[in-house]
Amino acid sequence: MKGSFITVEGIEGVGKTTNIDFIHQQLLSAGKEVVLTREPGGTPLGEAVRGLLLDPAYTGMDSTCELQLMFAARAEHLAKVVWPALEQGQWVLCDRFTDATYAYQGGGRGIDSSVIAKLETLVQGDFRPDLTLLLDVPVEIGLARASERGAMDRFEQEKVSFFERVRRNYLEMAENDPGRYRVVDASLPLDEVQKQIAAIL
Ligand code: Z5A
Repeated sequence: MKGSFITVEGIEGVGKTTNIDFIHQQLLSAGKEVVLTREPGGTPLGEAVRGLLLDPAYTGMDSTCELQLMFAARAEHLAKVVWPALEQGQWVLCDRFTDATYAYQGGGRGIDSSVIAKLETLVQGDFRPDLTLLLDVPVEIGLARASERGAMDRFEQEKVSFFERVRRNYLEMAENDPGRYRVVDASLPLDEVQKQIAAIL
């Protein structure tokens, strides 16, 4: 593909939304044509699936149902948004991607990574991000930042231990694939975080 695919990952409240705007601006300033998108979501169908996934009305959703909804939304997103943009030479900046599935449905919910890998192959083949920025903070900082925003979605209602497992899983993935991952210390003041991101970009 002609364009580059950049994903941003991290636990709840780590500052993805805040920093994605900054990354977007950096890429635009460098003259890149950028598609900014997110998962789950990014298409009308994907956003509808996101509504189901985040709705606290479905607390207790079966984990394999959750897993398949993530990949269903992803299949549509890749086919309708991500791959066409990359083919045209645009850069795609995505708030979460399949690493979130390994971290949340794998690390968090306990689904075996070999099961996730099978769905990954079915939906993506060998397609992977060119660069993944993992924004990392201790769980208590992420949850404290997120709690300032009011109503909590279905994931935000999980216990601290769930987010500890998610964070550990992310850090393990980053350690195992240093070529693709860059870990950013997102516990620092925002201007320090953005200095790290700018240096990586
Ligand atoms: N999910 C999944 O399970 N499996 C999958 O495959 C995928 C996703 C793709 C929705 O994701 C849920 O989907 C997610 C995982 C699951 N649930 N959880 N948890 P999401 O990305 O849309 O939602 P989120 O993780 O809940 O993101 P968020 O809550 O919007 O957090 P954020 O974007 O990382 O943080 P933020 O809104 O930019 O910042 C939070 C606050 O902190 C805000 O007030 C900022 O001003 C402040 N902030 C940010 N940076 C700083 C610094 N450096 N210092 C001080 N304050 C800061």
